[in-house]
This record gives sequence, C-alpha cells and structure tokens, in this order.
Amino acid sequence: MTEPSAALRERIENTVRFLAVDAVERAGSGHPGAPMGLARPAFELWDQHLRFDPRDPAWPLRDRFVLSNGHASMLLYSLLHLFGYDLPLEEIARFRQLGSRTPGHPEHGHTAGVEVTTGPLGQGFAHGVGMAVAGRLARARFGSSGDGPGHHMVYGIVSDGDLMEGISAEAGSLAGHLGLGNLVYLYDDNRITIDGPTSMSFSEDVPRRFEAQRWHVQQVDGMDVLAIRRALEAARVDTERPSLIVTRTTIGYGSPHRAGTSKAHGEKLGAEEVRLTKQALGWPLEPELFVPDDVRAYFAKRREELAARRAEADARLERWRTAAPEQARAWDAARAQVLPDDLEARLAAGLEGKAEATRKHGAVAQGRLAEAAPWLVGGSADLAGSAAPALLKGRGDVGPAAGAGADPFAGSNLHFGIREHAMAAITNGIALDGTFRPYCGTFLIFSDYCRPSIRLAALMGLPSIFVFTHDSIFLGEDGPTHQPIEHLDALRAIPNVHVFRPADGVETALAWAWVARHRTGPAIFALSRQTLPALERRAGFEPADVARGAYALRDPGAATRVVLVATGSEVGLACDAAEKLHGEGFPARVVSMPCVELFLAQPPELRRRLFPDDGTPVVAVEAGRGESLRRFVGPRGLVYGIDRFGASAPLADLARFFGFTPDQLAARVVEHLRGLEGAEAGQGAA
Ligand SMILES: Cc1ncc(C[n+]2csc(CCOP(=O)(O)OP(=O)(O)O)c2C)c(N)n1
Ligand SMILES: [Mg+2]
Repeated sequence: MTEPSAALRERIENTVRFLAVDAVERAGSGHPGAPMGLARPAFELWDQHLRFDPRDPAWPLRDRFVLSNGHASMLLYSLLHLFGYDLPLEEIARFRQLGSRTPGHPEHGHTAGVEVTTGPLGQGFAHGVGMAVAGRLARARFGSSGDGPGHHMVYGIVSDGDLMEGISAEAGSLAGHLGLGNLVYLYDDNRITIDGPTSMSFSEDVPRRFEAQRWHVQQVDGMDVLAIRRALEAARVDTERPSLIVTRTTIGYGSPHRAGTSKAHGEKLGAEEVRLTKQALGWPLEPELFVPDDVRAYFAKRREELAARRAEADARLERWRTAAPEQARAWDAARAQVLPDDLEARLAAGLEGKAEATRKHGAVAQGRLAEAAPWLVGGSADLAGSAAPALLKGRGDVGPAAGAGADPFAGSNLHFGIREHAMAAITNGIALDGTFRPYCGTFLIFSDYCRPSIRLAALMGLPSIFVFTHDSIFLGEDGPTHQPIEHLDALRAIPNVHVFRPADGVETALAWAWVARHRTGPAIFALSRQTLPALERRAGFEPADVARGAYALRDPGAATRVVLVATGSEVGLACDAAEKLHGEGFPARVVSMPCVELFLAQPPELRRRLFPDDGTPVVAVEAGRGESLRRFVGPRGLVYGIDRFGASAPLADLARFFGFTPDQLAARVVEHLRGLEGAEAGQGAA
C-alpha cells in the first residue's frame, strides 16, 4: 500500500491542520486546537488502518470511525474532503454556515461519511461501543468466514472531556466486560480542556482505569508515527479486549502562542497567530484552505487503491455468499428488515378483551415481533424481570450469560447492567450499524438517564426503540423517586420522537406494529405496571385508528356535551367517568390517544372529528403533568393531571388521593361544565 514519505506526510498533516485553522478563521468560530494536535495520529489511522470506500459511505463492511470529541469536526471534514468523500472544498469554506454540509459538530445523515452525530461529550464513546456490539453480533450470525460481514473494526478518537463524562465509564465497563476486541479508541491525551489544564479537575490514572475495566491499554507519543502504527496493529491483534491507545498530543500544535494551552481549544487563532503558525510550520500564508498539488496527487492514488481494495472485498463477499447461502440470505433479510403484511393482526391476536398490565401485553407483542423479525435485539438495564422490556424467549443471551462454549454474541438478549446512560447510546450505536433493530428499556422514571441519547436518536433519525414501564404514580409503594410526573411531557417535547402510551393489549400490540414499520426516528413506549381493563371498542374500530394516534371509544354523536381525552391507564378511568357523566346529563365522547405525535400529524378535518371547534369543552386526563395535552383542551377545557410529586402508598390509596377515581373525575368534570354554564349565563345576563 502507498505510504507518504516523511516530508509528504508532514505536508498532508499540515494541510489537515490549516484547513481546520483557516475554516475556523473564516467562520469566526470553531475549534482549531484538537485538529492541529491530532493531525498525525488521525491521518495515520485513516491512511494505513481504516477500511472504507469514499464512493460508498454506507458500505456495510467498512470500518467505522467515531469522532467522539465532535468539536474537532474540522479534523473529520478535512479527512473526508481529502480522501474524496462528497465534501468539496466549497463546503469546507462554508464551515458552520447555514445549510452547509460542515456544521459546527458532525451530524450523521447530513454529511456523507459522518458515522455518528457527536458533540455532547461521552456520547460518541458510548455509541461506538454499540457499533462494536452490532459488529460482533453480525459476525456471530453471518460472518462464518473473514470474507463475510461483521469482521470490520470500530475506531474512534476520544478526548479528556469524553473520559470525564460518566457515560464513558458505563460504556467502557460494558465494552471490557463483553470483550469487544473490534473496538479501538485513540485517547487524545492533551491534558487541556476549556478552562485550563486537566490537572484542575482530572487526576485519575486513565490507563489503570481502563485496564481495570479489562481494556488493552497502550501509551504512545502522538508524534511518533511508528509507535502509533504498532499500537494500532497490536490493538487489532488483541481480539478479546477493546483497546485504548493513550496518545500524548499537543493541542494547537504549531501555534507559537497557543500550543498546549486552553486558548487553542475553541476560538479562532486570529490573523496574526495564523501567520505565525504558518511560518512556524513552513506553510505558505496564501492561499487559504490550501491543498498542495502533491498532497492532492497522493490522495488520488490512495483513492484508486481504496477502490481496488473495495473490489477485492466485494469478490470475497461473493465467495462468502456462495459458501454460506443461508447466512447470506439471513444477512440480506436483516439489512432489508422487511416485515410481514399481516404484522398488526399477528401481534394483536387474542389480546382483545384481555385485562393485563400493558408491560405484559408489550412483552407478548415484542416476542411475536421477534418471531417475524429475527434481527430484533435488545435488553434492559437489569429490569427484564419487570418486563421492561422482556427477554426474547429461546433467543439466547449476549455475553458471558450465553454460557460456556457458546459464542457470546450468537444471542439476541443484551444485558446492559444498571447502566441506563450507556444502554441508550449503545442502542443507538446498534441502530447506526444498520444490521439489527435495537430496543432497550427501564422504568419510565429513569428515562432521564437515557434522555441525551434519545435526543441524539431523534436528531439522527435512528429507529431506536425505548421501552419504559412503570409509567405513572400507579406503580405505587416505591414512592415519588420512582413515580414519573413530568416525563411523558418531557419526552413528547423532543422533536421527531413518537411516544406511545397504550391503554390495553390491542393498543399495545398495534403500537408495536406501527413502531416496527417506522424507521426514521426513535419510538418510546410508556407501559403500565398495574393491570388495566380491556377496552370495549365501538364497532367501526380499525387498526389504523391507533396509527392515527387517537380515536373515539364512546361517542354520543350530536348529543356530546364534553370530550374526555386520555392516555394509557387513564383511558379506562375516562370510560368509567363517562358512564357517570351520562347519568348526570352530560353525554361524553371518550377519546383514547395512544400517540400524541401521530394525532397531531393528521389532517385538520380528522382532528376536528374528535375535537370539534364548536366550543365543546375538552378534558384531558393523564396521571402526569398532562401539559402536552393542553393543546387539545382549548380555552374552555381542563387538564386533569398531577402537578406535584407522587407519594409512597398502595395504588388504590394513591388513586383516591390524587383524584383518579371515576367518581372524583366525573365530579370535577361536572363542576367544570356547570361553572362554564354559570359563567356564560352570567355573561348573557350582563
Ligand atoms: C456533555 C458536554 N458538556 C460540555 C460540553 C462543552 N465542551 C465542549 S469541549 C469541552 C471540553 C474540552 O476538553 P477536551 O474534551 O479535552 O477537548 P480538547 O480541548 O482537548 O480539544 C467542553 C466542556 C460538551 N460539548 N458536552
Ligand atoms: Mg483535552
């Protein structure tokens, strides 16, 4: 393979450095320091180790590269540009500008070659662990020979900030436990963060920390090409442990006044310092964003080689297809993730009329989905026993739980341990790989620990599935620390997320079916711990009603005096309250709304059918803040929610205390309706 002379290598590295420096200068903001310090190890990694095809950024067999310190985005953009990805110099010149393909932090799905959106420190580290898990799962299932899938590596660069973030401790622990030998991180050990030297706030022994987590740890000088190369080779040879290569670098390398200081981290150098830095590294002052001809020529040659290597890999993959036709079919099926047309019926079969907790209905539906979708994988943070989400029967465990002699990655059931932050990020990482459909779960209250990764899934448009149970105060005696209050609203507030809070078995199964077919963003289930009654549906009910987000369970038609809209466990309550309201002379329509987001996406006529704009009062009922339902209640309506923390008590006592009994709800609605009547009569008299 081609390799640059020492002099050419330096020119390439300086090209990377000054593309970053100049782009930041033009933008007036950005982070030049890390790209300057990392140019050498990053170029060595990309040039001599990483397997990729710039013409096909989605090539399934490519090695993955994770830039966890996303602020160093210009390092990645420079490499993508030079290696011939679809990122022309004009885009580098528009770094950080509206609509450019070079946003401040790398965004997956926005810029070709960006494997994962990074910026919130620690997330890239943990997402990369998920990619490595997916790689090992693929190898165990499909990669019967080295020619097949799952034999690629996941490389990454992580910074001081990444390692300070707690999520890297969780993810590092699990990566070591699982023995992810296909994971190699370079740690940008520059001993600088924004506020100054790491000595102010970070003095743990990083190598020993990672050794204790069962990683293979090496330490190199970031300017010693041969040492970096040998370390990367040794990291690959160790197939049983993830690798951390502690790479000593200098932030802002080459800048006479900024190198080695926190000032190099996140501001432009300024015209004078740019000049001095270019002089110090022997770089021409003009033009800006300069790529010398011999540098361009080198990358043109490398692109040819990469194309040839891709062709060889394709030929080997064909050999594998011939040698392992069943594996090949299964792999293709997993990548395509085609679902049966009758999935809705399959998942919902027999659940009509069955009173049960929706977490248990969810486990049934999930198990049925797994039969149709063998590529479904996932697990929980030590709560599988609570069906949050349940283990897939007969599918085997991932990791040591697979048992002696078994391939630890042949199973589908992941055991995340009590590591919710990393669990959510790893789930996203599996989704990013593109071979499996991942889910994970815990109690809804601990969705707070998953939230940063849920947000990233939404931003990236990843099909991660989050199954949260124990979805209200009605989990009971565990008390306010375990009782979600604001969580439904908080999750619904994230763009591109679908939150499902189904009310019974049919809704739960149909929600799972919708989620299974939806692949452009994350979905969340909020499922009950307690048993819920089976709903009685009107004759015209069809599965599409759930897919439209809301539908009427009871409807007095023109006689309707009030609309009760409820979700999950409060739908049954609303039905019972409606019964009482009827007796009081207030016929009520009851709307079940399993998914607010789906309903909001419906055309206005359809929305008006449930919530007429003729002033009919609407009461929204949810055992939580309920604020996200306020948009349906209008000025004459009422949100019947909870605006304080919960309490530790048996369910029935909580229901009475918080007013969630049919009598209390009906009484409040009557009071409200009479109040409206009184006020309006008063206005009429005035
Ligand atoms: C979760 C999170 N917290 C804070 C920040 C803001 N931030 C960006 S970079 C950085 C620290 C920089 O230190 P390091 O990671 O060592 O990067 P370097 O300065 O060496 O490039 C911080 C606090 C962030 N991006 N993510
Ligand atoms: Mg640093």
